[in-house]
Amino acid sequence: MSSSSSSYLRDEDLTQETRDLISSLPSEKGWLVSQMYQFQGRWHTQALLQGLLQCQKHFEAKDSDIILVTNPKSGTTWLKALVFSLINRHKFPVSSGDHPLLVTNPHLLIPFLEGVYYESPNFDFTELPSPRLMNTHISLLSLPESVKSSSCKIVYCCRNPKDMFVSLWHFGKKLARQETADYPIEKAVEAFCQGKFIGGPFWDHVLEYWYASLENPNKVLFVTYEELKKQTGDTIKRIAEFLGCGFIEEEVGGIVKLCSFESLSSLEANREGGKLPNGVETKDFFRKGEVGGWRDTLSESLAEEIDRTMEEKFQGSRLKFSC
Ligand code: PAP
Repeated sequence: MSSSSSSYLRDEDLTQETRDLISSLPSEKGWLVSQMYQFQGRWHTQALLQGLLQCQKHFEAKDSDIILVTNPKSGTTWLKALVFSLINRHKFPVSSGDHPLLVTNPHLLIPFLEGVYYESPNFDFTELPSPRLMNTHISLLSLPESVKSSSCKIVYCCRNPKDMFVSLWHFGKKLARQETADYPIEKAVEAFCQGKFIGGPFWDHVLEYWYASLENPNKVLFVTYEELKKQTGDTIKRIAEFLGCGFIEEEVGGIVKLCSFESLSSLEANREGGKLPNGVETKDFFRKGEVGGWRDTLSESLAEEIDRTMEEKFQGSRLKFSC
């Protein structure tokens, strides 16, 4: 049994149906989890695979839904805070002293689809206030049918792969100290580049949503962590316009400030002691919050390995990261 601190890395609540399916899937010994499974082209933990299957089976999207999609460690927490503040700006003015984000971690305000379907299968999504705001790491191909066929909106946030990898590397070490302790980073980078990495292949996930955003700009908006860092206000305005939020000029500054790394990471709710139902400590979603922070973890040769793979995979797509 795993000694990890997240229920998403354990296999205690698997149904017989999941166990049966898993037994027929390609599997690999992975970093972070002892075994990961390939389903619809991606590598999953057992728990989140069960969540995905339940989500595919039961989730009914509504036209007014907003779904935030990311690869892990690509800006999920930040995007959740920003879009929550944006769509609730009348209900919870950002300048008021009792905004929910001041006392609650963003992950506790916005449900993570496959996580909720795993840990609380009886959660009633119809009870969420409209417009419903949810997030997921599910790939475009694996989204529940109703998400694809309804007019719900998808905001996709991508992060440069070196920072994303490094962020996940450090997060994983906190989640599963023992399992990750002796795992060489060279091996993890190799697996990441080959796509045989938890949640991977990173490239396919990004490219699917990138092309969807080009083909169907009213359905999918593609933003990057780097754009958010450089031009937070302008990127929020793009998101607001995409979601049909109307004129938000005078609220932008307050939203940027409330959701900044400095602001959120200093709050009691995101410091020592706060925990999500899956066991993860809320403070672990805030580390450095920088662009290019990979330099203190990756050697030049490992960085080059990721860059080479990125160039090869993103060739012809016009997607580029210069950090
Ligand atoms: P998740 O996918 O597991 O929910 P996610 O929020 O995407 O995680 O990733 C956490 C990263 O976002 C951390 O990056 P780092 O490890 O490179 O530091 C975290 O610091 C960063 N982060 C969290 N909140 C913010 C924020 N408000 N502004 C900027 N970066 C943030």
